[in-house]
Amino acid sequence: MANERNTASNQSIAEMLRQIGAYLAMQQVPFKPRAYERAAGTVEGLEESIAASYQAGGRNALMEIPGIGAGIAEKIAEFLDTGKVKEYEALKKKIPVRLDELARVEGLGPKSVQRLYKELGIRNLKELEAAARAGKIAALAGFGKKSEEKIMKGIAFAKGSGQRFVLGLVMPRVREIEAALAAAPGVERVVVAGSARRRKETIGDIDILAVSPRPAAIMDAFVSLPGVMHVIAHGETKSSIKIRPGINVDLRVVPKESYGAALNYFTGSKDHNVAIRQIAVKKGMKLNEYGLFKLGTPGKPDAERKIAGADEREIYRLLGMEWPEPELRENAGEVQAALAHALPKLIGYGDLAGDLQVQTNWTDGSDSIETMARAAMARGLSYIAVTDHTKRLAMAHGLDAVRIRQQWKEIDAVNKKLKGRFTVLKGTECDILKDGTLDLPDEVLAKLDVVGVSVHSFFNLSKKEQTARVLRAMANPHVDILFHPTGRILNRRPPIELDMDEVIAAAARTGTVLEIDAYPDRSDLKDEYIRMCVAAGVRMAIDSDAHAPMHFSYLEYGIAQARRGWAAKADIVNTRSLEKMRACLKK
Ligand code: DGT
Ligand code: CA
Ligand code: CA
Ligand code: ZN
Repeated sequence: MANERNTASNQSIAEMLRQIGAYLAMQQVPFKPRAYERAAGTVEGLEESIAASYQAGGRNALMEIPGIGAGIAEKIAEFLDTGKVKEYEALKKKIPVRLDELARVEGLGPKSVQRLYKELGIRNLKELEAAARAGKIAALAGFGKKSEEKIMKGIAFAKGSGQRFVLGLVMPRVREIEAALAAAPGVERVVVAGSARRRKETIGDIDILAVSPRPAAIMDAFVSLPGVMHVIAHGETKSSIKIRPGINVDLRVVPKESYGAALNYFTGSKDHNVAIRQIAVKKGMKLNEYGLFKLGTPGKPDAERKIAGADEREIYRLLGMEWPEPELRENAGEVQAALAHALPKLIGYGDLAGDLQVQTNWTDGSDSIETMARAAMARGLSYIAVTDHTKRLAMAHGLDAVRIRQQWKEIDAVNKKLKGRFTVLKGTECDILKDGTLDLPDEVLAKLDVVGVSVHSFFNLSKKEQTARVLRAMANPHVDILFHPTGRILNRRPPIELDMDEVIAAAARTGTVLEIDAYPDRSDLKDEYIRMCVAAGVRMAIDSDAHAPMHFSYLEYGIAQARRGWAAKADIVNTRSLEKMRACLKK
């Protein structure tokens, strides 16, 4: 198994770091847990394989990754060399809890996990639920009835999630697999279908199609990919594996002549497929994964014949439809629009000019303003807004009125240096306080280029209170953008209760931009709300919410989400040049 260890995926390294961080947090070690957590996020977002960098450049190569110092590099090297980390194994022995399960419960931090283990012997979700039901948690000093209720709510949520994978976190892995398969002997085409091609925010499994005159060779390459945990089936034209981090992958080899039909079928969605099959039937045709067929006339000798199959676009054309982008294929009106040749022109993957939510090392980001600016520039952007947290977020060392003014000096200096090539805007991610007032005074907000506001506390207010709170913040004439509007974290935290009809109406009324936060496990706004914004003429911004330079790669997933919400380039303010974008903000 040495081979497998040496090629451990970034995802499994990130998991390992996150676990160590959580264990250290349980031990109340200061600072270190955050460093591990941050390093995990960085590793997850990396496009290049860490195992490969390590093989090529050893520990030094690891330490070149921003946010990874000598200590963490040491752990990664040990993991890659031996498949284990001794310190982690020792920590696990001391507190043998299922952190992966318990950490999914909202409101249950590592310190609580440790106390619950020490005092009640709770090791996993099942035991946690039993204890909560028996009222044992409420009885613990420092917990009480309220936290017990919150934990019960969190358990229900954690049980219903976790089986689906966040798109942006697995896509780098999907692309690795795609590239490895494309390199197998004789392969003509490899393509990802299913929900990953539709860019759904979470995916259940990965569906891959290939064309090859030598199917056995690609199947062999497939079942021996690095990181395979289990081969579920190994056939001539279909194989299935489970691969780290526990996701199933199906590979089908299809004949060239039916590649387009198979791609169409396995892209789905199922509801879209059903709808277009009905259209085929109405036209005297038949559509399946092998092709589009013209049916024979009953009672006449003309037989059924295949009229398309190799090319997906040809199938739609013969059905009298425009070709719908995969992101639209949810049977949510796109079939009718395609028949009417009235599909929306979607924002393109290269259409962003800037990024309006970026964190730096002034708060909980890993890098300086200049480093973040240069990284954004390298991605082809021409401006960013630096939006560090405000003081209520003490954990992130949020900025107050004094420190934010100090930050402006550094921004001015960076702008001077990058003059004519790039612009750093002065911004904030200002906390919305419980009553809808803001964490920075108006006279500071008035001096900023971009004021973003977010809910980071009191997630449990009633829908009425929560909506009123957010609406009050949006009504502030200095507030430009509502960041990650619903506050959800996929697989971890449900959205806050907000009346989105009211929020969108308020955005239209006040000229507040709503954000599509592209950070993969946020993906907030979700597609359905984006579509409501498009219909209401409310403008949106696609932001990375970057905390490290590599997080700018997340913008792609925000664009995907926008496309799933039928958004055009003009619906997104930061597709515009700096001056035109600024004209979209409140003045
Ligand atoms: P997922 O994996 O849950 O995120 O979602 P999908 O859409 O990737 O679904 P999956 O992997 O079960 O199947 C891949 C595609 O295959 C699906 O999008 C459409 C097609 N498909 C699967 N089962 C059926 C079916 O019973 N009828 C039709 N018409 N298509 C199907
Ligand atoms: Ca799938
Ligand atoms: Ca599948
Ligand atoms: Zn935030």
